[in-house]
Amino acid sequence: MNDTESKKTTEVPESTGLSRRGFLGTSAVTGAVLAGATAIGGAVFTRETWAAAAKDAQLKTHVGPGELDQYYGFWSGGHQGEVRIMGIPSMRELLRVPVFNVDSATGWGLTNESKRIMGDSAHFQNGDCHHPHLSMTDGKYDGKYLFINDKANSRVARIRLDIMKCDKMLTVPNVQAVHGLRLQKVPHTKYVFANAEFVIPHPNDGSTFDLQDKNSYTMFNAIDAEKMEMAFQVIVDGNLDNTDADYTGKYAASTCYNSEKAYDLGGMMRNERDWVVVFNIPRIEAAIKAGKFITLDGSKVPVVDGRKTDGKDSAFTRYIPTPKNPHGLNTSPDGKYFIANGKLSPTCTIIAIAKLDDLFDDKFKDPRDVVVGEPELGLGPLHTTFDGRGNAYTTLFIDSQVVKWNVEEAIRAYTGEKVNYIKQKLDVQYQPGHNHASLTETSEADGQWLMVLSKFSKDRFLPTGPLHPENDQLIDISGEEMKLVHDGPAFAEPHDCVMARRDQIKTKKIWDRNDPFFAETVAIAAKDGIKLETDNKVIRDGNKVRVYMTSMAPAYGLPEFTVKQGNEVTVTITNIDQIEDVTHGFVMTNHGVSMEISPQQTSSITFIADKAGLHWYYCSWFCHALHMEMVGRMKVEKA
Ligand code: CUK
Ligand code: CUA
Ligand code: CA
Repeated sequence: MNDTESKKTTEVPESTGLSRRGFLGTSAVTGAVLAGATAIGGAVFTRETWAAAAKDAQLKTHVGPGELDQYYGFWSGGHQGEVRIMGIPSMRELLRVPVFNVDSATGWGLTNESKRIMGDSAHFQNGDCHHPHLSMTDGKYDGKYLFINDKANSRVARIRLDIMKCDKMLTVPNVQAVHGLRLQKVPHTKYVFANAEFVIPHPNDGSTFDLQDKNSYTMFNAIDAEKMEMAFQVIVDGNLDNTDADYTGKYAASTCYNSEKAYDLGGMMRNERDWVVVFNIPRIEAAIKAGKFITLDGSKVPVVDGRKTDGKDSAFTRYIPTPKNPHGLNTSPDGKYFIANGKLSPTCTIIAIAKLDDLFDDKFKDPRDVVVGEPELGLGPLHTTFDGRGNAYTTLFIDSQVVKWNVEEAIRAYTGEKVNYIKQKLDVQYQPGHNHASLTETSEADGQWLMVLSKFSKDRFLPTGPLHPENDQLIDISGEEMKLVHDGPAFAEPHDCVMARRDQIKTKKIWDRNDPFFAETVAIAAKDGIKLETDNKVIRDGNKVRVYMTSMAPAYGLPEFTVKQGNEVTVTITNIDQIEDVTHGFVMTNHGVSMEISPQQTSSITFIADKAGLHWYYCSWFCHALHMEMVGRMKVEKA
């Protein structure tokens, strides 16, 4: 895609500047007495204000039937456990990629292929993902992978962007609750950095619950992105929340909100300052190469100690005091700053990355000497994102606002200069967590769109009972002023999202027969002497029965097969259709069996044929005019 193409296709007239909260705040009473005013969910609107806001939003975000969006959006599905693919700016949901959940449409968590990928954690049916991030080369998206954390079961997963399927999953050993996750940006994504949030005793054998003990700690984790194996772990003081990496490949930084190592609210809020901990990656790598590491509790992962000893820093880390219970940690796209978001402090703390070499060489008296700005922004700053034009956008959870501010001006203000670094405050609906500007975490931040993921939707949508959707709001930041253009209800709970230009993602239209995704299934078939693309055959192996068949619209290769009651049955289906979008399914009724078989894919699923009788199987993805007729029968003979 060239430059002109990537620009927004629609020119938009000046917005009315209408904000619902502003309207309510100033005009609710006058609004109510206006002729034709309507009350919805307690809010009052006139026909005119509705129409103006709707028209503006439509023009900015409208992508007509058959037209394609400019950006891919990748959304965390929160504690729903999946990743969602969106089109931006239309906010159309394109696809869902099951990861830590069980999905009956694709058979994720049910098929043998998905269970192999989930590995030792395949028995978990839940996850809690927060941070989806795309792999990079030279600080730009390279279209290879998306990585995502699972806080609930301490895992990290990888999605292959060419097929939009999870292909690797790893449980991080000896930690609890993998939360903050970011990727090395430069020279390429060699490491996935993952923060384990909770302090636990080591060994965690039930002998102590004392968090103050020196053997109670949490760890910063680096995962080899290509192999999806643990690379190293770093023991830290306090706990770990969010993280990000720099544009030299040398440093990663994480926020800590529980420097107190407390177990209750009062305790975790005791200190006026917690900190940002900075990790020196080359020093950690050198120590591990030299064999200067330990291992823990039966795992083989190299561990180095990044804690202070008697107030003295380790070689690997520096702790920069930061007010108060800081949350988000964001690297500016010019590579100059780490920005920590103060949460319980109305400030963001700007750390100059260029000063970190000197900090590690102990050239400063005070680690705070690397702080070059601490702008006051508003109540509850959680996350900051950037437009590539020197401006930052910070969510204010308590104020229910996004504040746009200028980074260099905030730095000048810190030196005492009188400068108003705050450019605009925009009401959002309501209580925003993450925000994310297009390409913001790459060197190509393009300042087009800003997503604000609001935690509460309250009155913004038709009521849905006690459980409300979240509200993902799309804001146009291409001009001087932020303009809200779209509300998008979202289900539990996209903490975070990323956007990539559409030319940065290249997907396959049909599967490659040699794809590693189902290679093990192909190998098992080969041992049975089966050629998957042509053979329709039942292999009996004691109590195990392996049923091989093809599928081609609108028929399975086997219209029926027979097994004995109690047999463990594995059905392996190869979709020999070559036509894009002709996906078949396989459902064995009353057996909890369902899976997707897309063109040229092989999928397999194993179940116990525990009920004697006749059992229909059918195709679950609409594939043909005779899709309903795409069926077969399993005969189960009495044992
Ligand atoms: S966290 Cu949820 S709003 Cu898990 Cu990135 Cu900040
Ligand atoms: Cu095959 Cu529907
Ligand atoms: Ca604290």
